[in-house]
Amino acid sequence: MVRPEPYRIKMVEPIRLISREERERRIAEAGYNLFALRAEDVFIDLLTDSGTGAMSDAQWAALLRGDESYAGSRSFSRLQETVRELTGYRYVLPTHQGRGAEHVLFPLLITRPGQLVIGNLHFDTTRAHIQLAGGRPVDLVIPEAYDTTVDHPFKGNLDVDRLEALLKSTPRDAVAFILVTVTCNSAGGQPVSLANLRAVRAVADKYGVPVFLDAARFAENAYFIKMREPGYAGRSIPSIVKEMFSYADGLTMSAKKDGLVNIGGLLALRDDEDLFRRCQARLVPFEGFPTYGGLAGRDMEALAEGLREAVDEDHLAARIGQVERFGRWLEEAGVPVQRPIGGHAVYVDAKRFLPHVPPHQFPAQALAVELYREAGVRGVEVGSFLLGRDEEGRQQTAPMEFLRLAVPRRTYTDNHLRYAAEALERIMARRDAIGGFRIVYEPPVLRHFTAHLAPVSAGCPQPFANELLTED
Ligand code: P70
Repeated sequence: MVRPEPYRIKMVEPIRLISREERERRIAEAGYNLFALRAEDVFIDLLTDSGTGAMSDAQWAALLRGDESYAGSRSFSRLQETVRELTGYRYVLPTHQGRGAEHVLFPLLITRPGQLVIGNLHFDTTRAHIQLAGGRPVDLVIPEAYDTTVDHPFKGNLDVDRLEALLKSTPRDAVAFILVTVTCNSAGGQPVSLANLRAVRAVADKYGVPVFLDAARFAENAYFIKMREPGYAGRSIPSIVKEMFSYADGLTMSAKKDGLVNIGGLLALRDDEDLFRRCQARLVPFEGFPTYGGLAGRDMEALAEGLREAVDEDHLAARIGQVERFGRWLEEAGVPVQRPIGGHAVYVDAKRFLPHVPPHQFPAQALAVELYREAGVRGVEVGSFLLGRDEEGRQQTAPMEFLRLAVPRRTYTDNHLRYAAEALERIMARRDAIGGFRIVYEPPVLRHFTAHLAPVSAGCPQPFANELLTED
């Protein structure tokens, strides 16, 4: 039986498909980097689910109730109360977005250069903030995550045996903390089970290591637990959410995802008053006074409402159901995707889609460019292009080459996604003719946002800044 969305649409924003010739010109002008496109030249934007969702009428109304007092804002109190209720954590600090929370917290936990931050799979900005704070990110997701053809209900799980082996063989002061990302973005929006979080907590306690959650998509994770984890079908989403957070000492959150707002972030701690004071001391110079921390009062008000809507089961069923249908249409068209379909996006396996394009010619980027050319649809590469270089400047090879098609919340209809799926089906039929790319300009950190590329077949017009790109 069809389960319709639990909302109707009150406002629309026109979108427009420019001609194929224009698209060809625009993407070449953008240096084949989809981040450099003007958004108005994009028809359907699946670049990210971050800050791109539609707010509800209740959230728009909340904006008008925002208390813009510099200190002691009523909107902060409301946000604090909501976060306390959802997480069971005592200390709540608003930040301008997720990376703001990372920037405040990580340098306080990474106290010596080279300390490890162990996670399932860290996402790009998180990885960058660990490194900027002097730490070393370590990914210990279960091996099933790396095989897109294998079905596993919790592909975001951290490999607890390897975690224990690592902690056993490493001096305690060489490890800063554990950070579990729920859902696990880099693995394909894959959930982490409660059993896994519980096991991580037990091992962490044995070795005295703190545990944090990177909680950008905490509500989607909870929905998967309810659907898939034995014993949880009858439990409410808020009670699952609370149990998830009970296994950690604190969270960083980009509220632009499950928080259902266009900007915002959170740092919250269960009960460590000393760490809270030190976070507060960093929050003030970098983000803002503790009762706004980089957000307007209206933003906090909208976020408080968004967090309540995020844990509504009907919302989650519609949201995850839509992403699931999108994935199914792609699979039916023969497009190889990460299985099972994740919570916020479908991840096309570009290694299998373009097996003739080697990793260092960025097959997922080639596919992203081709999808824009074909249909004006914008996705994003999550592979070697995004991963970047190692400390010696060598191009690293990502374990997976994904074209991520992220679905903004409550924003596109099924027809928009069907159109994107049909475009990929057409590209599939002529995939042998699609070639790779190389980089002609790149900045040193988080290069994928601003790098320029050129098709490999077109030769290299400028002196190459990156001879190191060749694979051997
Ligand atoms: C995304 C965006 C952000 C993110 C995240 C997790 C698990 C922290 C953050 C940082 C980033 C992005 C990627 C490609 C295109 C556009 C944007 N993820 N933790 O889409 O949060 O952005 O608020 O500082 O996924 O996955 P913030």
